[in-house]
Amino acid sequence: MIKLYWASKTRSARAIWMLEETGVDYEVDVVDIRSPERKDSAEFRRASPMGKVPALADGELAMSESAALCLYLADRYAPGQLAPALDDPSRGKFLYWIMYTPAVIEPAMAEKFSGAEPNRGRNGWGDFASMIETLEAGLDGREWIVGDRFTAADVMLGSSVVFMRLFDMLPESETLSAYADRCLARPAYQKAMSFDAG
Ligand SMILES: N[C@@H](CCC(=O)N[C@@H](CS)C(=O)NCC(=O)O)C(=O)O
Repeated sequence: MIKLYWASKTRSARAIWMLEETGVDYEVDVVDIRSPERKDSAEFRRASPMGKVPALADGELAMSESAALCLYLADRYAPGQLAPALDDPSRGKFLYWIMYTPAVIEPAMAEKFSGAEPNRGRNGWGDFASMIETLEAGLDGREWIVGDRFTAADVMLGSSVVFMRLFDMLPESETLSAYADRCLARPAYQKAMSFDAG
């Protein structure tokens, strides 16, 4: 059975959301990332050399990085549903958007939090304003980010948009706000939230 290395109120919520969307069986192994006496198991470190959650073990496979994990689960357990098939013309856009969270949204958020001076041309993530503008344009007039169905890319983007709204970082946007509401309404997302609530 898949084992998910998880900690409350972290990016692990994405992994639960994704696992629930696929409907596969899994067990959760709690990693006490906040404990000063933290002692990671060798098994966890094999999945996550940096000691970060979420991470998972699935048979021989041990891996981490939430975007990679969502992509793996979609391709392995819900191909053509939570990930467009390899020969589907929307596959390229799907890959673009699944990477948008770690490559663009999160660095842009970190920059804004830290108060660092943006440099749109130098930094790979552009800046916070162009990150939001691009995401908003991508979702304009659409229910989900790729094709006509919910995919793993929505798990990555949706969790980021909900997080930004929670932390008051989301600019006024009917498009992004409605998207966050649609994500929150999914039973699989609610399951992830109830895990966090304990
Ligand atoms: N890029 C990674 C980031 C993972 C990450 O930073 N996780 C944090 C919690 S949200 C963590 O495990 N922190 C504990 C630590 O670094 O020791 C991903 O998307 O999975």
